[in-house]
Amino acid sequence: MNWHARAAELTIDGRALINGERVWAIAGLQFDNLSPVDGRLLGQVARCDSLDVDVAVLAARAAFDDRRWAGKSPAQRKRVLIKFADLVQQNGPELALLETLDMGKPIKYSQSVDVGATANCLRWYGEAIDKIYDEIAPTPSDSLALIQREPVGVVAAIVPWNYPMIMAAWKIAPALAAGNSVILKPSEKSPLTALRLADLGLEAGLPPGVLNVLPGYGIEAGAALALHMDIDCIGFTGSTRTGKLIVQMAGQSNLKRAWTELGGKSANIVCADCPDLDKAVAAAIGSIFFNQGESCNAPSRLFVEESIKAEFLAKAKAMLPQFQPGDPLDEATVMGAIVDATQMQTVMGYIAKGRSEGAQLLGGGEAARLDTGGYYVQPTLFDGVDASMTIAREEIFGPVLSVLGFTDIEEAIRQANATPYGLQAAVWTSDIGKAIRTSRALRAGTVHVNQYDGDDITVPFGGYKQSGNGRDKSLHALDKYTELKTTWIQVG
Ligand code: TXE
Repeated sequence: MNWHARAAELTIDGRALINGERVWAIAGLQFDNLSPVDGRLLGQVARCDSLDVDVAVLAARAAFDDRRWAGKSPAQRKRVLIKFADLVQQNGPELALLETLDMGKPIKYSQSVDVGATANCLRWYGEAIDKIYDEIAPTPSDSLALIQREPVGVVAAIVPWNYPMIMAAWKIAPALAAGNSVILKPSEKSPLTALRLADLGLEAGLPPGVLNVLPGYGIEAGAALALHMDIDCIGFTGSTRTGKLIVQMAGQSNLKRAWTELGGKSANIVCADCPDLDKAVAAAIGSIFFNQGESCNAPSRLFVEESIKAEFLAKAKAMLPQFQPGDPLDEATVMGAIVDATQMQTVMGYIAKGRSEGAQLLGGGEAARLDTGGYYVQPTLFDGVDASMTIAREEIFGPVLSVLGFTDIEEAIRQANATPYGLQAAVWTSDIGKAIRTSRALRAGTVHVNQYDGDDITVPFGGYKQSGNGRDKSLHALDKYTELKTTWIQVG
């Protein structure tokens, strides 16, 4: 497909979606939506603020209270969500193109990963929701106690820019399946696919007011949602810094349930008895450079046992040319653009810190494709990283891998856990006992053994410590968007 030709024909509708209608922000403000692919202006987007939040909450509350969605049977909600998933698939090329233009990821992955995972998530929660039973408690026989799940009410979902569609789907699919009304706020850096998704949701049969989308800035629309007195629950994915604010705002307003999926600094531990060194190298390199390194679960700290480190690094270095950034609209490209100028400066700042604090640059380290007007960074590999260095401690969220050596697995585990984050980790070893002991000792929501790409909608995703609370994906995500209601009935 000629994606450049398609991009030239694309029309962008940056209006919010409230109560089933596309509308501009009440205050009339807009913001420029720029593409990191080449710096081009894609269009204007509604800059929603607290006024629009108030209107969207009224619409979402009315939709919830009259039970136009919550009152439908689970089987009816299932049909709408499955149709929604089908429409995402049918409109896949347009959604993929919007995602790539908006945040810079390669079109190859926007199509195969982002569109596919979004449709799958909607379909999976649709299919699940009419197969879940409630409970009867084992009380004495003179009474009956029903334990039932009810939708929590109005849910706000605030999502980031690294996987805009997938992050939106991880929140809205379980929330809608459970019968809630939702207000989705995409990142100001990547608002386009969330808006198109909501159009498709309406087309699939979601009643007006059940799924609303408010594009806007975090400190305006985002904070107004977090502080609102009539929102029952907030699901957030983003930085740990903003996650702390979200929890504070939830506490200072109506104590809405606040669920957070935050940053990471995941440790990937490769032992000398690793069963397949080539596979370990390919996973370490492929996973850190996938999505330009802009993944919360990227294995950004690589611990390699000293006796195999030289061989490992030689193989790793040989892979770097495969990940040179290219045109995101070229189907052969595997690494695209960094989301915007600010994020590129942040990444380049970390690379400069790595150099100045004494890490050894083995490859990359420069910006790339500057003539395009877009934002690109070479795949960057640092050896000789010390646990005290900034690049070993802070989330970079870019294509930068920090390599640390170890001789003692206990020390590697100690360092792997010496971080405020706890999202993911991995260990590579042929010794099953060591694998299990290490995975038990690693304080992370997910631990991989002899792989790093395990990923499925059926498994929970989320973190320990300052990587957040609650879990996205799997049936566990429904816990976030439901209340447990107990009904005691006197039997006599
Ligand atoms: O994230 P923010 P940013 C990390 C990553 C990245 C850094 C900054 O390290 O370099 O964060 O990215 C909304 N009240 N991650 O600034 O600010 C915002 O509009 C309410 C990791 O883009 O956390 C957007 O919709 N909402 C991460 C969302 O929060 C607010 C993904 C995320 O933006 C707000 C993204 C406020 N005061 C960044 N301020 C991951 N774990 O996947 C911002 N927002």
